[in-house]
Amino acid sequence: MGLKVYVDGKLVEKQDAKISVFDHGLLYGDGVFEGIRSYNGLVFKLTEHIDRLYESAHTLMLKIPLSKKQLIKAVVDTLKVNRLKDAYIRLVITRGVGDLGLDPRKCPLPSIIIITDKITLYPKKLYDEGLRIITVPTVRNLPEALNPQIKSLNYLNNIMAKIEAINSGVEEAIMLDSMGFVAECTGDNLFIVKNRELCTPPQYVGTLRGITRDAVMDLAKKSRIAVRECVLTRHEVFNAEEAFLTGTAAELIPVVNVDGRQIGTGRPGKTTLSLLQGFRRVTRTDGIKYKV
Ligand code: PXG
Repeated sequence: MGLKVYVDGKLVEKQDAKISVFDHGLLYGDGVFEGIRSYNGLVFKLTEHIDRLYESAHTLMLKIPLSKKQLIKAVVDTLKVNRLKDAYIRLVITRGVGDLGLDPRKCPLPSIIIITDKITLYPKKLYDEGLRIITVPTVRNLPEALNPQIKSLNYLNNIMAKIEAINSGVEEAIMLDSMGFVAECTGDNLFIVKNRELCTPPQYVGTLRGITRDAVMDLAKKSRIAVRECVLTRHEVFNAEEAFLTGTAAELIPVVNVDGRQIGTGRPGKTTLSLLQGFRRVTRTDGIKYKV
């Protein structure tokens, strides 16, 4: 039996999981998504992801045709049918089928897609040794244009930045805001450690309020590490003692070099490694439980 994908209430084989070429999700990037993970039969922060999905949809005036409770059940059912204890879950809501015009009123029914699959992580070597990253020319979307808090299907801003990183031979990119302040990476939030304090950029510079970011801030507070949201320039990042990225896919990954400048000792720092350990512990003990 192959992988099953949830499409509009039905669980279909992977090769049959298709949507119309008239779907505005395809034609205009008109839709929203979430990337979620489960660890050992526990979906991590599912309620938080569902809440963020409904908020993204609300701003786009996209009515998700299921209640939050029904959607949570659909996610869990999809994991169960695929017998996945450790999974990456991609929830996608599209505007649905319409005509060849922008007008969303022509799309009567949004589509719901739930893909559950295995996750491909960065190689273990990068967690042990840390990432080298660069700052790229493409700036993060302005909050007054397409607000980065909306996890929309239009991720071209971040894809451009990712291409710029890849063209320079690195895996991730720091995106700045239009003033030159550090916002975040293409699919991850950025943290630095300086003087035993954890700093991460606030939302108003165009940073997504990442759910992993929030979880790591909670962990730090519990470990009595001071946490602050602070506007950062590249200079502060270059001169940090430690740096790391957080995201659902990457979890928590050390950064040891930014734009050719070594960060701290050039090895993953003590605070980073202790937070990574703490994060691995909570992901294996917290979450919405399901049986496969
Ligand atoms: N910033 C951006 C721009 C993101 O898209 C994060 C930060 C981290 O947020 P969470 O809530 O996951 O801690 C994201 C995460 C992927 C992938 O497969 C991840 C995201 C989007 C697209 C792909 O790595 N979002």
